[in-house]
Amino acid sequence: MQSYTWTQLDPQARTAVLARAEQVQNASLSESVTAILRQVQQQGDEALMQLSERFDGQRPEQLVYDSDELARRGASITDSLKQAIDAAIDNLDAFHRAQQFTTVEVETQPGVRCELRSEAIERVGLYVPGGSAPLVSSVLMQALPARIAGCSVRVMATPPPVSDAICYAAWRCGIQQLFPVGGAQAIAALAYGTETVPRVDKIFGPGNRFVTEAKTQVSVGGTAIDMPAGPSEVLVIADDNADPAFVAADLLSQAEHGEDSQAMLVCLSQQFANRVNEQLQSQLAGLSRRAIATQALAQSRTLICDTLAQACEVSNRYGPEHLIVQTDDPRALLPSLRAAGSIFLGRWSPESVGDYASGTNHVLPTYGASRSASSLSLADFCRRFTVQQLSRDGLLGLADTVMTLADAEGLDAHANAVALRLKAPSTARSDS
Ligand code: HSO
Ligand code: ZN
Repeated sequence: MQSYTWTQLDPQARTAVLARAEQVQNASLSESVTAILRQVQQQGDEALMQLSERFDGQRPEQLVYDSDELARRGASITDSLKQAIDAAIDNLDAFHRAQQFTTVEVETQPGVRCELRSEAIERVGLYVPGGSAPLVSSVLMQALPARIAGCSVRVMATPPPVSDAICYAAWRCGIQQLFPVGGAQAIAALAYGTETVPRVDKIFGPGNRFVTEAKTQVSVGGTAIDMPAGPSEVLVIADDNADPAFVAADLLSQAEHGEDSQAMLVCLSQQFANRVNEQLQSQLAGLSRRAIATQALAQSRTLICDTLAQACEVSNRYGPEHLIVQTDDPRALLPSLRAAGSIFLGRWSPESVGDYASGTNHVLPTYGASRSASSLSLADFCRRFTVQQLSRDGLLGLADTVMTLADAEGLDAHANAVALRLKAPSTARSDS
């Protein structure tokens, strides 16, 4: 990886070394996605058949697998894979169950009771990408919080062919229907509904450029989406005592995701950077996806800082999806770390554990969005709403304030809705 000394870079160069690969905004991509959305909206299932034939090379034999079918298909995977999926489910379940919202209830002044409550979004659609590495873990990360939140309709779409492991995971996590359909057409089906696919309220999940564009377009039309997913990224902060082999392994586990993945190393000396580079070379040789990882490393960088405080500043500026801290006292840096989707502290916490099985969610904001967006959690499958109830005395106590503000805005009917009630006779039953 190419290395740069942070203090020797001018402001422009600093921006350049922290830049992501440019995301091409392609007008023809957007137009073709619009056409796909329209076709599905107009022709429903038949459009899904035709588009699958066009993009995946064959008409699906069936458009939906129900839960029994998922169980049947999933049964054929090995016992050790079943056990690994089950163990990951246990940890994810424990961590996400603990995120249940507790109702906020405050009497803001006597007789004025305000509540903030949370309720599951009713219908959710989960997308799991196919491609060169179908991600069984992405089923768990979405389907478990949806079930724990209590979403009553939980359906999934994923491109064919659907692996038996995906079917097992979907069945174990309570997916009710799986549609073997991918791409923009899958997003369209979830957003508009077809004869077979139910229309959902919110669509989740990562995907390629077509899927991301389709999610963006349907969100303008009123279907909620989780977040736009960009290429995956990691930033590692390491001091000179870190193990260069561990650091290199973590960078490579990110780089193997795709040619557009980015792996950044922020360390304190050129000597350490050199040792990591040696490790990268030797570990790369043994990877089945070394061609992909090599390409990703070509756009990855090492930044050498004077101090750990400066390293934190650089990391905050980049806002990585994953941040790994391999220093003598990693937790000491936590208060200085501002923008990261998920943080992995210390030498025994590789990103892989969070990707699969520690319990945290691996759906995270990318492309610097971690400055303001959050890691996927139970809250994303819920909507919050408020409730208020006033007693007669409560309304009396608040009347002046409300009527004065209504007058100031020139909204008589608002003031009147209070004034009328003040004049109404009090009845014991309705006063409290
Ligand atoms: N690192 C990916 C998630 C993943 N890794 C799935 C392996 N499987 C994005 O957070
Ligand atoms: Zn990963």
